[in-house]
Amino acid sequence: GQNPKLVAGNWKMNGTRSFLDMVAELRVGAAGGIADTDLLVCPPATLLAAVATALEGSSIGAGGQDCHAKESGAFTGDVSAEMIADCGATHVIVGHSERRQYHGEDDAAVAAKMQAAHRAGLVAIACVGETQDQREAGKALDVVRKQVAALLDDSVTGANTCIAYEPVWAIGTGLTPTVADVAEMHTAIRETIAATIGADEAAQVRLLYGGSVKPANARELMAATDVDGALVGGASLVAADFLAIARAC
Ligand code: G2H
Repeated sequence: GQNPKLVAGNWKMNGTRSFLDMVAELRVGAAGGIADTDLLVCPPATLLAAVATALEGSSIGAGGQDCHAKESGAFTGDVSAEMIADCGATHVIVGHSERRQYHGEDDAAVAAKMQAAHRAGLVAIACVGETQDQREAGKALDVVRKQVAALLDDSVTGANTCIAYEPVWAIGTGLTPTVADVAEMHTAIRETIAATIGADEAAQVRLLYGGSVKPANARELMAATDVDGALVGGASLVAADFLAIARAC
């Protein structure tokens, strides 16, 4: 792609203050220079401010894992996009399949969160992906095109939005789609985006692949057509693995 790649670590519900040692390791590792690759760490909300502070002045950014669609109010336990930005974060993941599955978030809810992220000046990393049943039924492309289309409006730009394609059956399972399947899906996603915001702007939207990205498979996945980076779960919890994935771009 024409954009520098983005490798984003999604810690999910992992990490206490002891993880700040790992962040320090990442900082040292990235200082060596990882050409043409942007790095981002998305810790749980409890650690976001500490991680963002620990990464200040480094080439690594910090992001949230989810945000509420509203700016503030009576929503016990929730965190707004403004709060995430206030922590020093630059990005927020929205619509991860675990949010869709365990918190009942549908396409409309994810779209509202994406708009909230944009209002707060954050880059949204919006996640899409088919289930195993949908892939086996030959519906993967249609399902994902529909999920992407539901997120788009004319506020979406290459600078404020990334789309992460995460086939649900590849998440945390060690299974990955073939490189050809990833390329086919990413090209379909870019065409879907282009239909709303035009081809030039769509070319700037970074399309991340997520689902069991490891040091051993990163090189071939990152070389696939229309793949502009990775959203990494399990392997982002080990500094050496996360850095190895970044170097494989
Ligand atoms: C997919 C991914 C990160 P993992 O959810 O978002 O996790 O790399 O553990 O499959």
